Amino acid sequence: MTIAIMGAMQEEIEPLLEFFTDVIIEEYGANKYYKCRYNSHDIILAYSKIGKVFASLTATTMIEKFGAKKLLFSGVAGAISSDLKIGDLIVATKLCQHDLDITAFGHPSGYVPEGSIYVQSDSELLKLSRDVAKELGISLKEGIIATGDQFVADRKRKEWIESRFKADALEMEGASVGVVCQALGVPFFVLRAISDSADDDAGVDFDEFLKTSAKNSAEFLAKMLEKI
Ligand code: 4EZ
Repeated sequence: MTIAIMGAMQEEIEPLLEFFTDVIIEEYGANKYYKCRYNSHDIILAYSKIGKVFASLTATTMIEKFGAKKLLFSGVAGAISSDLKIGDLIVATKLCQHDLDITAFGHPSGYVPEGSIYVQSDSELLKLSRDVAKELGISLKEGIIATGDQFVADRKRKEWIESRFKADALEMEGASVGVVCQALGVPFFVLRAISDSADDDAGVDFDEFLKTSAKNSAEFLAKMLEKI
């Protein structure tokens, strides 16, 4: 089976690239795709670049061109929930787009006709993450992740996203990857480690904790991969 692993930034997939051997690079759609074998699976690995558009392009490419049958996302996120601290892991049960807005026509935030406010991640991959967390004795939070094309560094915006979507963390790619995977019938999973709290200090915290948090997430994902 071909398994896709993606992140948005180089720092998010670097620890995973180091984990694999005999990696071949293929360029497509102005991006690099890293191919290798692992435990009798074909792996396709890439970072999309930041934001929903690049993430959708990469997810689609991994599925349609490289034949991915499952997609795992690893990266960092801003915390909304106060029980998430820097470095903590969160796995999305479902995701939404906090910046999708046709409320002028009476539709709810995050909704467009023929779409849905939330996209659900795969229950088997969720179960696998629970099992791995238990085995490693790591606490893994499950919750709602809100995605939008904004780096949120503002308490008001963060509180609005929390109240509107009941979101526990936020980032800039997850829901768009989910929408692509759902439409194309590919089970997906989004794992994030907290790099900041989406408040006034978010920019500084992000720069300080990007690498270590990205590594936390990547290492957990690698453990999951052993069991797929
Ligand atoms: C987007 N990613 C941030 C990319 C920032 C700067 C050069 C995750 C993320 C995030 N997204 C971490 N903290 C966030 C926040 N506070 N708001 C949005 O997926 C690139």
